[in-house]
Amino acid sequence: MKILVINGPNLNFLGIREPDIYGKNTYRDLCALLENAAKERNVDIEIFQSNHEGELVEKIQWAYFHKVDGIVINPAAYTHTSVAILDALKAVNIPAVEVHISDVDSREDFRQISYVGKYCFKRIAGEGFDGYVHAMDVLIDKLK
Ligand code: CA2
Repeated sequence: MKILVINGPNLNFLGIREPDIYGKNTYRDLCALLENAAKERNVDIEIFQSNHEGELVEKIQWAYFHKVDGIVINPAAYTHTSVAILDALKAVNIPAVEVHISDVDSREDFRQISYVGKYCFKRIAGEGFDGYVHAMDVLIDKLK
Protein backbone atom coordinates (compact mmCIF):
# COMPACT_ATOMS: atom_id res chain seq x y z
CA MET A 1 0.00 0.00 0.00
CA LYS A 2 1.34 3.42 -0.96
CA ILE A 3 0.28 6.62 0.81
CA LEU A 4 1.11 10.16 -0.30
CA VAL A 5 1.16 12.93 2.34
CA ILE A 6 0.82 16.44 0.90
CA ASN A 7 1.44 19.65 2.84
CA GLY A 8 0.64 23.14 1.59
CA PRO A 9 2.11 26.61 2.03
CA ASN A 10 4.06 27.70 5.11
CA LEU A 11 3.98 24.30 6.79
CA ASN A 12 7.76 24.19 6.23
CA PHE A 13 7.76 26.95 8.90
CA LEU A 14 6.48 24.61 11.62
CA GLY A 15 8.38 25.02 14.87
CA ILE A 16 9.88 28.33 13.70
CA ARG A 17 6.89 30.66 14.17
CA GLU A 18 3.45 30.59 15.88
CA PRO A 19 4.17 27.69 18.29
CA ASP A 20 1.01 28.61 20.24
CA ILE A 21 -1.12 27.52 17.26
CA TYR A 22 0.96 24.87 15.50
CA GLY A 23 3.23 23.58 18.28
CA LYS A 24 6.98 23.75 18.73
CA ASN A 25 7.96 20.74 16.64
CA THR A 26 9.44 21.27 13.19
CA TYR A 27 8.46 20.10 9.72
CA ARG A 28 11.37 17.64 9.87
CA ASP A 29 9.90 16.25 13.12
CA LEU A 30 6.57 15.79 11.32
CA CYS A 31 8.27 13.92 8.46
CA ALA A 32 10.12 11.66 10.94
CA LEU A 33 6.87 10.91 12.81
CA LEU A 34 5.14 9.97 9.55
CA GLU A 35 8.02 7.86 8.27
CA ASN A 36 8.13 5.90 11.56
CA ALA A 37 4.35 5.45 11.57
CA ALA A 38 4.45 4.18 7.97
CA LYS A 39 7.24 1.72 8.82
CA GLU A 40 5.30 0.37 11.82
CA ARG A 41 2.25 -0.12 9.60
CA ASN A 42 4.27 -1.62 6.75
CA VAL A 43 3.10 0.93 4.20
CA ASP A 44 5.10 2.91 1.64
CA ILE A 45 5.01 6.65 2.17
CA GLU A 46 5.91 9.68 0.09
CA ILE A 47 5.88 13.09 1.79
CA PHE A 48 5.66 16.33 -0.17
CA GLN A 49 5.44 20.02 0.76
CA SER A 50 5.10 23.04 -1.49
CA ASN A 51 4.27 26.72 -1.15
CA HIS A 52 2.89 26.74 -4.72
CA GLU A 53 -0.66 25.77 -5.69
CA GLY A 54 0.37 24.44 -9.12
CA GLU A 55 3.01 22.17 -7.62
CA LEU A 56 0.41 20.72 -5.26
CA VAL A 57 -1.87 20.05 -8.25
CA GLU A 58 1.02 18.42 -10.13
CA LYS A 59 1.84 16.18 -7.17
CA ILE A 60 -1.79 15.01 -7.00
CA GLN A 61 -1.60 14.20 -10.74
CA TRP A 62 1.75 12.43 -10.12
CA ALA A 63 -0.09 10.20 -7.60
CA TYR A 64 -2.32 8.92 -10.41
CA PHE A 65 0.65 7.78 -12.51
CA HIS A 66 2.62 6.34 -9.58
CA LYS A 67 -0.04 4.00 -8.23
CA VAL A 68 -0.71 5.85 -4.98
CA ASP A 69 -3.52 4.15 -3.04
CA GLY A 70 -4.45 6.97 -0.68
CA ILE A 71 -3.70 10.64 0.01
CA VAL A 72 -3.41 12.52 3.32
CA ILE A 73 -3.61 16.22 2.54
CA ASN A 74 -3.16 19.39 4.57
CA PRO A 75 -3.53 22.06 1.88
CA ALA A 76 -2.99 24.77 4.56
CA ALA A 77 -4.39 28.14 3.37
CA TYR A 78 -5.32 26.62 -0.02
CA THR A 79 -7.93 24.55 1.85
CA HIS A 80 -10.09 27.66 1.96
CA THR A 81 -9.54 28.90 -1.60
CA SER A 82 -8.45 26.25 -4.06
CA VAL A 83 -10.88 24.85 -6.61
CA ALA A 84 -7.78 23.72 -8.56
CA ILE A 85 -6.73 21.34 -5.77
CA LEU A 86 -10.32 20.11 -5.39
CA ASP A 87 -10.52 19.45 -9.15
CA ALA A 88 -7.17 17.58 -9.11
CA LEU A 89 -8.38 15.31 -6.28
CA LYS A 90 -11.61 14.64 -8.16
CA ALA A 91 -9.69 13.96 -11.39
CA VAL A 92 -7.37 11.32 -9.91
CA ASN A 93 -10.19 9.80 -7.83
CA ILE A 94 -7.83 8.48 -5.11
CA PRO A 95 -9.32 8.19 -1.56
CA ALA A 96 -8.18 11.20 0.48
CA VAL A 97 -8.33 12.45 4.06
CA GLU A 98 -8.10 16.18 4.90
CA VAL A 99 -6.01 17.01 7.96
CA HIS A 100 -5.36 20.20 9.91
CA ILE A 101 -3.00 20.64 12.83
CA SER A 102 -5.13 23.33 14.47
CA ASP A 103 -8.83 23.20 15.28
CA VAL A 104 -9.93 25.19 12.24
CA ASP A 105 -13.57 25.12 13.36
CA SER A 106 -12.81 27.28 16.39
CA ARG A 107 -10.77 29.85 14.43
CA GLU A 108 -11.72 32.64 11.98
CA ASP A 109 -14.87 32.30 9.83
CA PHE A 110 -12.90 32.01 6.59
CA ARG A 111 -11.24 28.84 7.90
CA GLN A 112 -14.67 27.14 8.12
CA ILE A 113 -14.76 26.93 4.32
CA SER A 114 -13.03 23.90 2.80
CA TYR A 115 -12.97 23.24 -0.93
CA VAL A 116 -10.92 20.02 -0.61
CA GLY A 117 -13.42 18.86 2.00
CA LYS A 118 -15.93 18.49 -0.84
CA TYR A 119 -13.86 15.56 -2.08
CA CYS A 120 -12.15 14.10 1.02
CA PHE A 121 -14.11 11.33 2.76
CA LYS A 122 -12.89 12.38 6.23
CA ARG A 123 -11.61 15.53 7.93
CA ILE A 124 -9.36 15.48 11.00
CA ALA A 125 -8.56 18.77 12.77
CA GLY A 126 -7.16 19.94 16.08
CA GLU A 127 -5.12 16.84 16.90
CA GLY A 128 -1.72 18.40 16.19
CA PHE A 129 0.83 16.22 14.39
CA ASP A 130 -0.97 13.07 15.66
CA GLY A 131 -3.83 14.00 13.33
CA TYR A 132 -1.66 12.94 10.37
CA VAL A 133 -1.11 9.47 11.88
CA HIS A 134 -4.84 9.28 12.63
CA ALA A 135 -5.54 10.19 8.99
CA MET A 136 -3.11 7.49 7.82
CA ASP A 137 -4.93 4.90 9.98
CA VAL A 138 -8.33 5.96 8.63
CA LEU A 139 -7.00 5.56 5.06
CA ILE A 140 -5.42 2.17 5.78
CA ASP A 141 -8.73 0.96 7.27
CA LYS A 142 -10.62 2.11 4.18
CA LEU A 143 -8.13 0.60 1.74
CA LYS A 144 -7.72 -2.87 3.23
O1 CA2 B 1 -4.24 23.90 11.04
C1 CA2 B 1 -3.77 23.66 9.93
O2 CA2 B 1 -3.09 22.65 9.70
C2 CA2 B 1 -3.93 24.66 8.79
O3 CA2 B 1 -4.11 23.92 7.58
C3 CA2 B 1 -2.66 25.47 8.75
C4 CA2 B 1 -2.69 26.61 7.73
C5 CA2 B 1 -3.96 27.45 7.87
O4 CA2 B 1 -4.05 28.39 6.83
C6 CA2 B 1 -5.20 26.59 7.87
O5 CA2 B 1 -6.33 27.43 8.07
C7 CA2 B 1 -5.16 25.54 8.97
C8 CA2 B 1 -1.49 27.53 7.91
C9 CA2 B 1 -0.18 26.85 7.84
C10 CA2 B 1 0.87 27.80 8.24
O6 CA2 B 1 1.82 27.11 8.98
C11 CA2 B 1 2.67 27.81 9.76
C12 CA2 B 1 3.46 27.08 10.59
C13 CA2 B 1 4.33 27.72 11.43
C14 CA2 B 1 4.41 29.10 11.42
C15 CA2 B 1 3.61 29.82 10.58
C16 CA2 B 1 2.73 29.19 9.74
